[in-house]
Amino acid sequence: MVATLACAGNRRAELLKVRPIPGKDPWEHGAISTAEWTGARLADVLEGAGVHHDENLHVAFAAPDVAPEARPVQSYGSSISLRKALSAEVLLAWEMNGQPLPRVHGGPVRVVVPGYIGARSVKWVTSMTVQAFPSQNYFQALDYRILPPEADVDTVAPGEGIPLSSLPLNCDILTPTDGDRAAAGPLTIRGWALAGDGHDVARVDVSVDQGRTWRQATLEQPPSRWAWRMWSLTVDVDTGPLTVMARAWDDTGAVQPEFTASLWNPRGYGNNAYARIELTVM
Ligand SMILES: Nc1nc2c(c(=O)[nH]1)N[C@H]1C(S)=C(S)[C@@H](COP(=O)(O)O)O[C@H]1N2
Ligand SMILES: [Mo]
Repeated sequence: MVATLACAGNRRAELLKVRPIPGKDPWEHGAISTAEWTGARLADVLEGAGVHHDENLHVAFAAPDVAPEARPVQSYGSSISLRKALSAEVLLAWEMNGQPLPRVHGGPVRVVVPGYIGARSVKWVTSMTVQAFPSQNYFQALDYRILPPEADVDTVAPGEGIPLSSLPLNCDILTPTDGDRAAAGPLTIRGWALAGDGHDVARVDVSVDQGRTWRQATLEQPPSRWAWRMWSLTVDVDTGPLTVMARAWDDTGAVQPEFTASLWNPRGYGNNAYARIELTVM
């Protein structure tokens, strides 16, 4: 199955310009990738172990890698609801793009949770526990949460803030890139768009006049409903500085928020404001 894994910190660099976020990677136009995953359905493994659907249960995953940034220092872990764990798209994967899963991407076996933030796709998974509460691991109980702007990450209690699971509706511009010089005349803009858990990208708009007018990009058919949707648009550009903006709509009619400033949060997650790049047209 083709699925996109996106880090919740994707596009964090733009949040850092609003207010600093110490100790977190300043991801720019990255921390997202798409691959073909092969493995067993987690649902089949759970059903084989006699697990039945129950709205109140969670599946916690454990991994062996010790995270020095965790409080207290501990190995990586997280959980998803049993409802999501039993859905057909969640895999225990051992191949990526037809090759044995490379160690760096979680080989020999990792969890792949399409539609959710990358943090739930636990690599090098060593055990799974069906339990009545979400994982108490640092990366579920403390990290990967949207905290209110005034929260102090050093003193915040476990369980505070909004735990991230479904990805936010998002898009980005892949070419050209920020700071590029372009020639006057026709310019083709390309990018990706991805909707939250179980939703489809319905439309992508592009503006080259600071958001005064928008044109609809051409959408490619996504390789699966769990993968990003590529889009492109050719516009005519004149010499001078140029701002290109893009925004995606999903199948519920929701659109991305316009401004990064309103999204700032102390750990720098979930930046899904309009994509924006600055170019110089020669
Ligand atoms: N065991 C383990 N699994 C993990 C992590 C980790 O640090 N340890 N990082 C998570 C995060 S935050 C992301 S975004 C994805 C990245 O997957 P990739 O390295 O295959 O791109 O793995 C997730 N699974
Ligand atoms: Mo991540």
